[in-house]
Amino acid sequence: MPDALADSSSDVPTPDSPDRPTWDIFCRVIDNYGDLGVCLRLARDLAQRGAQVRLWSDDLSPLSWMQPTPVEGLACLPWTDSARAAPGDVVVETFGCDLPERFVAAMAARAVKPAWINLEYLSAESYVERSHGLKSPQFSGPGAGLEKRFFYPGFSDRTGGLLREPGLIEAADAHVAHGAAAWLAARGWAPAPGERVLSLFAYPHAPLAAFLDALGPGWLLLLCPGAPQQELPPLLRDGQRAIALPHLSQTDYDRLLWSCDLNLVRGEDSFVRAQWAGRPMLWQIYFQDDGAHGPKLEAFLARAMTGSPAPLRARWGALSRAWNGLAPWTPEAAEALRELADAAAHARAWRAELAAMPDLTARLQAFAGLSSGA
Ligand code: TRH
Repeated sequence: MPDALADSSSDVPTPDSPDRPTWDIFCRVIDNYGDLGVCLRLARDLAQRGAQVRLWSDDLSPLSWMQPTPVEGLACLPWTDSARAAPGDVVVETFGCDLPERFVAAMAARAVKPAWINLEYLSAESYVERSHGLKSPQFSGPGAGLEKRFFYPGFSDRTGGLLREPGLIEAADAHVAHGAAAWLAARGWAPAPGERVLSLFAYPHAPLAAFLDALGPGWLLLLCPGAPQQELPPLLRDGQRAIALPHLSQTDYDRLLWSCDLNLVRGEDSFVRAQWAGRPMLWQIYFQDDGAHGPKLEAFLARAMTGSPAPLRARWGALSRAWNGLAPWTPEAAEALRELADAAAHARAWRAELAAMPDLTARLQAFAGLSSGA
């Protein structure tokens, strides 16, 4: 773990510049990497916009590959050390992670109360617009007198938007213009002439055999860390090959997405980043025992595919449901994988629509009562 990112020394860094707003972001790692991935992305974006940020997490270990180099203005710290810290101007409780009581008490004792914001999971479902901005005044407990407010990321102007750091789309386009193939080749991941390339980041229950049948020949599959690195290679069909990738930094993972003809992503953060890549994207949604993932997937498809040609909408819907085990594999689902030109055009149009809206960090700064840029 780089020292600058995971400083577990006895001195908890305290805000040192009165001109720079200070943010505390709390993250509990439930499973996988998404919770920390989203928090890191937000923390880094805030720091790069001039804030001083402390990211408190109960598991900092994935940062060794997600963010191997220090970021000016960002300290990544063990959750337990927050007990000794003076709260900053804005406190972000991510995904209902329950702040440490001592920290909440210190927030309540602060002369100017911090803005207390609960950052929720991303969804395109309609409850998001209804719930975004709701308040929860605290009448008892260590935070009595404080008010917690709910911030919902989303895909419309009436939500908290999506994380998109300044210059992201331009960086993606420049990467493509200056040779995504060369970037892949430098890492030993170049497609052969005539071969197309996809990245695959998936949960263990992904229907890999059916996917490979539907995909057909002429593909190089770049397999991100996870169960498919072991499970997929024995299933490869004629004309398909695969390479297992190491864990990449978030920045290099973005470059990977920008370099591929198709990206299979999962969870929340890789799902958003694939949309910013402006390439066809297949989402494996986080499975929930109560089936809540089904309506969540449908809400996203309805939102993202509105305005796309009806045949594309039908094909891509069939493919998405099949990949998520929500419908059988059909010829239509397979056709979606073989006819990527329409999907590529739509991915660029969808990206442009999203990029026309203010990004999440700017909206969060305004929500916290700070002007964006602060
Ligand atoms: O890992 P995920 O499945 O994460 C989550 C969690 O399961 C979480 O509990 C759940 O609520 C949420 O999904 C919906 O997928 P996600 O969100 O894409 O997070 C992966 C992170 O890892 C993301 O920030 C990208 C990053 N990453 C890299 O930095 N390098 C890599 O090589 C890869 C494959 C991913």
